[in-house]
Amino acid sequence: MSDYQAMQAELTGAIDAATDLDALEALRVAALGKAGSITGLLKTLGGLTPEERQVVGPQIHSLREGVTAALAARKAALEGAALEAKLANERLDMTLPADASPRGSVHPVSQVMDELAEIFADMGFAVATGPEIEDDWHNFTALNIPETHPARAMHDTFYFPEVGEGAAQRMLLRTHTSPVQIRTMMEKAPPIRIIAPGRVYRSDSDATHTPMFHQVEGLVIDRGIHMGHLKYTLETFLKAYFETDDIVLRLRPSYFPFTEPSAEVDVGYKQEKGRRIVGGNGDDDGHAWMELLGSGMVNRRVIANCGLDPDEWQGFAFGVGVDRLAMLKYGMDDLRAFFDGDLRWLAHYGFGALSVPTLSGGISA
Ligand code: 2NL
Repeated sequence: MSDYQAMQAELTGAIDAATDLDALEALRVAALGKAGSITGLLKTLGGLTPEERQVVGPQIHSLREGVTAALAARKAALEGAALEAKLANERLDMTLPADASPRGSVHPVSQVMDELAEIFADMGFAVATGPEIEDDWHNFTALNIPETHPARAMHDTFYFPEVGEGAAQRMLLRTHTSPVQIRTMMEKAPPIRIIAPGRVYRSDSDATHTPMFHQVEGLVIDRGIHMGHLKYTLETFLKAYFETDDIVLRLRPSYFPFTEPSAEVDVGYKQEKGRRIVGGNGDDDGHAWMELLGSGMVNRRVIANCGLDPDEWQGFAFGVGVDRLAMLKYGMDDLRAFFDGDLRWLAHYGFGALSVPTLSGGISA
């Protein structure tokens, strides 16, 4: 055995006996580092005659390759063993039963939308939905809100960039769910009884306004509909929703381009422990009125815009903020918290996924 072979056997033995990566690295430095033994041998090649170099050179290179290969093999073995140890240590038995229940809950907005669907279903209303990205005609023009009408500015609309020359229509994020009702009137023959709940968008943001919020609108189209039907429907809805028969409404004349006449609907409430409790006559002692809904008889121009004869078909419509309804019933005080996704807030205000609202079992059960 040559000196080089003896040296390789000795180094390889030490490498194979290394018990951890640090010891292995020390051996590598001692053999192949700047001042290493093999590096030293390689440096001597320069001082040899070409003949000597032809004999000794391949032996030293073979030594270096053998040691390099032994280092790599041992490194792989040590790393593999380390991984195995880690995996054995961190093993999870996925078949074990859960030790905590799932934390998900139903968001108050979803809960209230379910309650609304339940209440209005009992009065014969179907739930209608439609696109959140709308065109100018369905969101404004059909509703008797012409191009120059201040109501368009009032609604702080999010418009999409105009595409192409003479594009058919400017697209926008719907500012109310009215376009859903416009689409229903155009597609289905009356009588119509629908609610349209969903997300709406306005470029408005402060403590009481978020750029996206939730609205529910209601629409009835039939023969001989009048304001009495409107007031009865809203009264029945609010009694069921607030789970009390002590609901007093006050209809105040107002203006919306899409209804004529229009009425703002106030509800009596009293202040208790820092929050508003809906109920009672707003004119009674300790009570006050708060504005809750907008409503009116559907403007005959809107009925005509949808291809119906306003002399034959009349209707009423109303709109109310779902987030506002949720806050009033369940006592939240900051609208912005609705959209933070804070698990602690949801754990406090959220609803169990299995407690579905029903009129017989309780709307807020
Ligand atoms: C408000 C006002 C309202 C309507 C929405 C409506 C829809 C059609 C035709 C006529 Cl398709 N009207 N919707 C009517 C009156 C008021 O909402 O202040 N909402 C919070």
